[in-house]
Amino acid sequence: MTFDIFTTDWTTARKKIGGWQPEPRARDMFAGNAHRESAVVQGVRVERLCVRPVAPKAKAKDTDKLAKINKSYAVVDSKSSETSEAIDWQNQSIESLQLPYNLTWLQAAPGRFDFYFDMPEQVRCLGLGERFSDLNLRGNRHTLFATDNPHHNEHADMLYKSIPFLILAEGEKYAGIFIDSPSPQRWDLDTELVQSGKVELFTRRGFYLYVFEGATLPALVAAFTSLTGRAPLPPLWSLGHQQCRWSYPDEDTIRHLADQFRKRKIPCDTLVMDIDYMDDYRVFTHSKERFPNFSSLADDMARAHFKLITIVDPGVKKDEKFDIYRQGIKDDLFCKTAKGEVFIETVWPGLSAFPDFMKAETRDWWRDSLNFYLKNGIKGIWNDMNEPAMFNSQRPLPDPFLEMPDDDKQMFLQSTEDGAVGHFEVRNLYGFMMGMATREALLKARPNERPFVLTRSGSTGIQRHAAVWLGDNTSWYEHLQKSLPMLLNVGLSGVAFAGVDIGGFGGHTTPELLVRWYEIGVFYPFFRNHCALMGRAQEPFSFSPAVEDMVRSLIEQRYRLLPYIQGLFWEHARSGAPLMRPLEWHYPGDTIAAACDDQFMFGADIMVAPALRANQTSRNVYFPEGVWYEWSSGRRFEGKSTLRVDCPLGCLPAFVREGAILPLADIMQSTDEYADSAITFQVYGQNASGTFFEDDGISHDYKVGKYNEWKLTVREGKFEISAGHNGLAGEDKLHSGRSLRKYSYQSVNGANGGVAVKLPGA
Ligand code: MIG
Repeated sequence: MTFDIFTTDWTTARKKIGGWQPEPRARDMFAGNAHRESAVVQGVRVERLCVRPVAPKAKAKDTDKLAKINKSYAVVDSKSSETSEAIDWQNQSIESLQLPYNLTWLQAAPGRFDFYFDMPEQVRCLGLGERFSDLNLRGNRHTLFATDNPHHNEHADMLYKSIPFLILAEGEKYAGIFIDSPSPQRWDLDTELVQSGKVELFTRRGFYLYVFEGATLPALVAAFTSLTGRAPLPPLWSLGHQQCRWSYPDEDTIRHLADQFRKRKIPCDTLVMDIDYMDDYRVFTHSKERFPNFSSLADDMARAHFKLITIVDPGVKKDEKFDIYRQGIKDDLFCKTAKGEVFIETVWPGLSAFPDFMKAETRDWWRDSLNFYLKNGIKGIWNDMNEPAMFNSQRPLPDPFLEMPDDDKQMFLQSTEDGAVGHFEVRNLYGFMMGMATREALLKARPNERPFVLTRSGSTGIQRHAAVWLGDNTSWYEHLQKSLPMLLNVGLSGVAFAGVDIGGFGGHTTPELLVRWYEIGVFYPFFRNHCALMGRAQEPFSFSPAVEDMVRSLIEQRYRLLPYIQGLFWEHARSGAPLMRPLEWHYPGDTIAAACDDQFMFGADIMVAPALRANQTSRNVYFPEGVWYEWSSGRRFEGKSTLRVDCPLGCLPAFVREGAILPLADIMQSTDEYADSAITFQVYGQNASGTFFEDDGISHDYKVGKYNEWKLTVREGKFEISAGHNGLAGEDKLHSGRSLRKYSYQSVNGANGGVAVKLPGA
């Protein structure tokens, strides 16, 4: 129950201050169908329960209005998916069902299901999507209901994304619970310290429950993402540096910015345009005063090797003279109240209508309208405010929220394939469906280019449609620190292509904080500097030359790491593995590693142990088993030890595992230079191995085998290269007819500096 000193009615409040009583379990009122299947997915046994309550006795006029929602939007249809395997679900008897941790469920009210499970003391909790939390989520309550909440602090509960996949970690075993329903859920992970977990699922419909038996962490995530999908390879340019600000007000500023990056030799691939490029915040328009040459801007920028991304919010300005609004009204594409009126609320454009993305016609219309950007050369689309956020309904759920209200009492209705449903039941899908339409727009307009979509809201499986960022953080060291556990849990929930605003969005960054943020940001899969209107500028050249030098050098290292990063995305596409991983991913059973969330693994070979406080000059670093080399100095550390390590400002806080071979590119100003960059295989140790993935970085051709995967080995100091996959042989596509790439290797200690490598068959 919220306790707000400004509005609390003290008489009621006093009544609430009683001793703690165990809450009795509700009586099960379920009547309906429950069906059980099981399968082995990526080697992990999974139980699936399909639960459908009998439709409440609908009033005669409502019979065709009440949709059941049989469809899962989260789980991919294995028949139509490129990434997931066909899964063989076997019918099982429901009577003999016994789930791990004694998981049980019941229907507590017509609009609520409760789930209970045991949480022995030693169990840790991971995953659950985007949570403002340490890595271990235990001891807190987690409400999953898409909310524009810019206050990221310990009270933050509802945030932008909703991914109801919880990992229960115990020793080397990782079990999973996935409640597949877009409806709001409240997960209580033993807040009362009674060793039990509870979930309330607020729905008048049914749900699918998936329970994954204990497995290794990589196997569990592989199984979960086999069901819910993986991100296909992103365009290479989207992995470079992205520069954003709310907002660059006019095209002169954009051109000036591009100039600055190139003159100062700070690598950058993308400039991002926030809401002020529009004409009075009308979506699919541009300001004629401030962006008079909108149609040639992207071309000019392309000549300077920049891509442009524009923000696109869902709210459509209520304006009879605005063709998009008129079309939406005419074709019945907006969300409508139970009374049949178009729902109107305030967002940036003023009074606005909200597209009903649950409807296929709306998605088609949106997809086609997005051509406005694509025909003007815009390369990527950034979806914001898609919870959907509304200025006067920040927290639309009734409080207290004990069960899902009837459909017609839920703000407005949305139209699914199965009929109308109350908005709250499907609100968590709003950003997901918008992302789906947006991705389709890019694919349709540019069939042979990998799309780039960025979204703030999203739900299970969003990685199939878009990259994500974690919304409005602040320029605080606390938020720098929190970005580690938050992104780790997002990654374990299937969403690998993620990042937070580098430098912090709200507040004013300091030069030192910005540098520290870039030291970690180099390893965010999504690498973008962004800040709010009210904050001080934080482009890399907004501070002293000393700061600029440090930031430049960090961004340069991001570009050097691109071949390794591409390899990690390739790994994600095939196994669901995130790029940022908790230490325990690679060091299972190591209890110190499991307790550590101020360090992380970036792939199997790099460990990041950053400075997270102001004026920090050194920190304790835990080195798991093995031998480690400091990225910047080559200094050697023996593993299974915690050591005090210096963290000078501006140095990449990374350590490489002995036995690794990292493929590195040369420094470049943008990924347009990537295909010509020499590749150095940096060898760590006398016996080492690695891989190097290369393709054209832009098309879908890798899906039909047009890529190379080189296997690199060093045995007793002798370097060998062989083709794991050689799909570009005889093609010059990679190099667009230009000079052929040079390959060489060198050892970390400087021996064998730059020995040229001849590729097999070259
Ligand atoms: O109400 O478009 O999270 O990245 O710069 C604020 C302006 C709306 C919130 C996003 C932020 C973006 C800002 N938006």
